[in-house]
Amino acid sequence: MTTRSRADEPLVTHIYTADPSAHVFQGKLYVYPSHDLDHEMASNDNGDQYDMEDYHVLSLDEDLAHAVDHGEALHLRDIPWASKQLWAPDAAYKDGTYYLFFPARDPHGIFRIGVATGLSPQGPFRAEPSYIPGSFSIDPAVFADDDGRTYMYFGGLWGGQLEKWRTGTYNADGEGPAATEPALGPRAVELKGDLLGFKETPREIRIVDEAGQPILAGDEDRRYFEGPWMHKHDGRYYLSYSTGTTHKIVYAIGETPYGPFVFQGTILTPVVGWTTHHSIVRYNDKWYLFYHDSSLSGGADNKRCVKMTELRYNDDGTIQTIDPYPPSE
Ligand code: FUB
Repeated sequence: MTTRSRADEPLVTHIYTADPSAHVFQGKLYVYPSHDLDHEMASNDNGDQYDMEDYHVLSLDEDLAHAVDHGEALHLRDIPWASKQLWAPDAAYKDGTYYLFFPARDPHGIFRIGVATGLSPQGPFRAEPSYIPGSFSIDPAVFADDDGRTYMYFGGLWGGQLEKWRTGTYNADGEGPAATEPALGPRAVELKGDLLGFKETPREIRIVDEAGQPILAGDEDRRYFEGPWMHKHDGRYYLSYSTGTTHKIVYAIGETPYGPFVFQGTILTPVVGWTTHHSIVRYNDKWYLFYHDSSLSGGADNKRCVKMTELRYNDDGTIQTIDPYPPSE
């Protein structure tokens, strides 16, 4: 067990963790992170430095000061279709089964999204024999709506390969839109009742400005890059995500799970390290932001640590911007 004496300390320090997806299961806060390995890899825009091989599940005591690592919940060697790079996962619960959703490269080097199931929120999880048919790219975020429907949001640029799927099939030479064209959006798809497959063809999500105009690919302070998350607050749908090259977590609000989503502003200003990735969860009547930075490793982009902090709304439903390193008083 790791004990935090200050709110801005990493949840655990004995391993590197990233990409936290937080959920409340059985009244307890669980965190599903990536597990960064302590190795040296060449760093490039393809993300080869993020060469992770397994998942660990964390949980927090009610006081949120004590975190437990429940150990290895799933390993690459036990995923029949995956060749490497277990990137940002998410989890869900339905009808007595816990689901771990995760991206990995298939034997052809193409990112796909897989699912594994278990009987406990902490795992272990058993992977399905193949990836989810019709899945591609990275960073699955699974959202259970209050009408019983479950959706997956996913997609990431660059190493996440979203540019290569613009025609609906994989094009190894595919490139993103010009700076003056609408940016690529994340994908949203309703899951089947057993959560093991897609019920429909994934749809591209539209993110627009206040005038209803699409956010453009050159608008790197606002355009979608990777790491989507969906939560519902006061009946509205909040899509939040990383802007990648400008290192922010930002959000947009929609009236349906498919949007369109109107851009609002910044949730989290840049952290130490290139990537930024988050989740938002309600626990004991407060809202929390889970995120990561590279402070534990002194700034190594591929050795990150998961942190959390309270997230607050204004009366109009907008979210107060969080500075991960506020000046001390
Ligand atoms: O952890 C590997 C990748 O880095 C994730 O999939 C992205 O969201 C970024 O955090």
